[in-house]
Amino acid sequence: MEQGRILLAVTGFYPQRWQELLSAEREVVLEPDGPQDPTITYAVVWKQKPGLLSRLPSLRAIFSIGAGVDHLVQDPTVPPVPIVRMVAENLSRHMTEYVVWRVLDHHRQGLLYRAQQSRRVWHEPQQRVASDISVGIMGLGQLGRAAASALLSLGFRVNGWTRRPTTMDEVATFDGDAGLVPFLNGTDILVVLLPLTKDTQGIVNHGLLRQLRQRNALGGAVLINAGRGKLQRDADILRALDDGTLKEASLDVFETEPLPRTSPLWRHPKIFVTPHAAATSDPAYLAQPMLEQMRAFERGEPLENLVDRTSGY
Ligand code: NDP
Ligand code: OXD
Repeated sequence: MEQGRILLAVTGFYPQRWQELLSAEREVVLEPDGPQDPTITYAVVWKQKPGLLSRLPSLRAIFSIGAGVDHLVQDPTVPPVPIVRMVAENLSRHMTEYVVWRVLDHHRQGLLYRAQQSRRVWHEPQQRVASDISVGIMGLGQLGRAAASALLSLGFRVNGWTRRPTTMDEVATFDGDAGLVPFLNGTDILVVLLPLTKDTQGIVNHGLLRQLRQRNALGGAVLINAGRGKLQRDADILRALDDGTLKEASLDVFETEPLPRTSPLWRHPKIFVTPHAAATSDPAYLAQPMLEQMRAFERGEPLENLVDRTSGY
């Protein structure tokens, strides 16, 4: 197979660095150029414009710059060529850092200490040990498993919830609809690392949060969402914090991004906000593996990390 040209169509990331690194090896056309170019065989995309990819007559494969592919799977105009998603050590490490950071901050009472510091209060509250806390990870995939290993090494108890049955050493695993309530009932800190699909949209709602273990060593249940904003109902999270269903939350993703300046989530004293920054795709680490996949594909080898369009991730 001939060396294919790339259409680079990214919104929300700076395309220049991707363009520079990918064009070291092959020709790159930056969207809005090239929408019907018959010499383009690959599209490297993030939140591409709807309909864009359907006009490329020779498209052979689509590469998502991110691990999530809802921007592709939910666009019915995306042609039926293979979609490769981002799976990389660099991404897993970043997500693990975020999860460990947020779990430790809630566990070690960061919110309380910040409030005490602002009032110059010298007071040591009771501190429980990590083994008193169960962290439940919704989505025990590439990112969830990496985070689970790190949390286990710190002494936390870990539960995992998946679509299909799975196992992981030292992790209590639950799956499917039948496993959801038992999973939640044994969870003190809920970490959401699910993909956004038709089955998971809006899953983090008040009814689900009510199932978390509230009488626990932390003094209440905690939510950490670093999956996708549309997995959650922002209004339900506010309600849960205000009625005591939740003690605190760390949110990296939101129903609307960027989070509108008028959103009450910004100013809520029990919410820690980051701007969808838990694990940003860094081209310095990710462009080379992408180019290697293209080379392998052209040698006739199978593509890796393919998306299953039926399950939506
Ligand atoms: P994977 O595809 O490797 O894992 C997804 C996990 O979710 C799997 O364990 C899967 O179950 C589970 N899952 C999917 N659907 C359901 C369902 N209906 N019920 C129960 N479990 C379900 O994805 P990654 O770990 O690589 O990434 C997860 C998500 O993280 C991405 O889709 C993306 O949205 C988000 N993300 C966010 C970033 C950020 O910066 N905030 C950065 C990178 C990713 P099973 O094992 O049975 O397939
Ligand atoms: C991703 C993201 O899916 O950054 O990789 O959200």
